[in-house]
Amino acid sequence: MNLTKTLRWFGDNDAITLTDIRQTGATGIVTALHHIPNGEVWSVEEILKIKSNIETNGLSWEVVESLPVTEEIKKASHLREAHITNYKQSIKNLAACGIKTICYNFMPVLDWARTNLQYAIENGAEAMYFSTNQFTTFDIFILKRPNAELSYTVKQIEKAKELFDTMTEEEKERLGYNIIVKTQSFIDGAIKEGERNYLNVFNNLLSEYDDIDKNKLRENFSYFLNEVIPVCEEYGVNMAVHPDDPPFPLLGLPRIMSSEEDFEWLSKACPSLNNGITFCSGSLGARKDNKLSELFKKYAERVHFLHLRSTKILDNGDFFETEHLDESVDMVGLMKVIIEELKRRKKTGRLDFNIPMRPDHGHKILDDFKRKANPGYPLLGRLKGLAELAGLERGIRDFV
Ligand code: DNO
Repeated sequence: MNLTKTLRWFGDNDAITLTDIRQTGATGIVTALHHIPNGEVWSVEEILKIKSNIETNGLSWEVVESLPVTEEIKKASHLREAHITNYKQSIKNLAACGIKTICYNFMPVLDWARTNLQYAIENGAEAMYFSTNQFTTFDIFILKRPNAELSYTVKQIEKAKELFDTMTEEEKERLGYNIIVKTQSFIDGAIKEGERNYLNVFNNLLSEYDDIDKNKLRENFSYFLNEVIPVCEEYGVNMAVHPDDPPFPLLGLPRIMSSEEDFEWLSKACPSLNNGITFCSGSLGARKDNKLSELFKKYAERVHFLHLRSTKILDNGDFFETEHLDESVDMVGLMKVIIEELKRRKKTGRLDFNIPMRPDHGHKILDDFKRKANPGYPLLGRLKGLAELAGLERGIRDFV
C-alpha cells in the first residue's frame, strides 16, 4: 500500500525518454495519444503501440493525461453527440488495453495559465509564475479582448497600462505567445504550435462562450458526466477531473473546478465514484481558501490521481511554483491524510489503494538548462520533486 510513482511523458517527441524516466524512481507513466486530433477515437491499435513501448522500457502506463474533452462538448455545439460517442469508444478501447484511469479537464479554451515560464528564483533555478498585472496587460492591451476592461478595477487597468507602456515589442509578443500557444500546444490545447494568427483565433474561441455562464457550463458538464460515467462503471474506468489552473476566473470565462463548492457540485451532479478527481495541490493551492488537507479528506474517496507540488502566493495575489516541499504549503499534512486514505481503502476492501501520483511540474535545475523540455516538465526538477515526495511518504507511512 503506497503511492504509485509516475512521471508524465509526452511520447516519442519528448526529449526526455522512457529510459531516462526509468532511472528516476518512477514505475509508472502518465501519457496520451498526442498524435490523435481532439475529438477522434483512440483505437486499440494506437493505444497498444504506446503501451508496448512503455512496457518494453520496464514501466507501466498508469494514467491517461489527458483524453481531451473538446470545446464542442464543453459548449454543447451540434458536434457534441458525435464527440461524446467517440469519447465513450476511447474509454472502452483504453479499458480493453487495461488502462483505467483518465485525467481530463472541463476548462473552456485555456487549459492552464502562467505569464512567466522562466522566473528566476534565488538559487539560480527557474520556475513558472503567474502575475495578475501581466495577465491583465495581456488581456486588455495585447489580446484586446472585446470588453475586457469590464473584468478589472480601474486601478488594475491603470497598472496594466503602465506596464504595457514599458514593454518592448518582443516582450509583448512573448507574453501573448506563452499564454496562448506555448503552454497550450504540447498538452493538446485549443491552439496548435505554428498558428500564426493566434491572437485572432484565440479571441474567436473565447467569444463562443459569450452566452455560456457558470450554470450553463455546469449543465454541459453534467450532461457529459451522465453520458460517460455509466460506460466507465461498466468497464471499470475512473475519470479524474483536473482542477482549474489557476482556480479563479480568467478572460471572462466561467470556471468549473476551483473550490470546495465545485467539488460538492461534482459529487452531486453524478454521485458514482467513477466520477472522480485529480487532486492537484498546486492548482488548488493558488487560492487561499482552499484548505488542501481538509479538501482532500472530504473528497478522498473520489481521488483517483494526485498531482503534488507547492504554490507560493504573494501578497499582491501573484503566485509561483515553489519547491515541492516548500513550507508555504502543508505538504506533510496533506501526505498524512493521503496515506490515511490509502489505508482506509485497503481496510474496506477497495482495490485501488495505490493511487498514482506525479510530482506536478518541476523547477529547471542543473542540466535541465541543457536539455529541451516542455514548460514545467524538465527532468531533473521533477526527479527532485519525486524523490522528496517519495521520501516524505515513506517517512510518514509507518507513523499513520
Ligand atoms: C499542466 C497540466 C494540465 C493538465 C490538464 C488535464 O501542466 O497539469 O495541462 O494536464 O488540465 O486535463
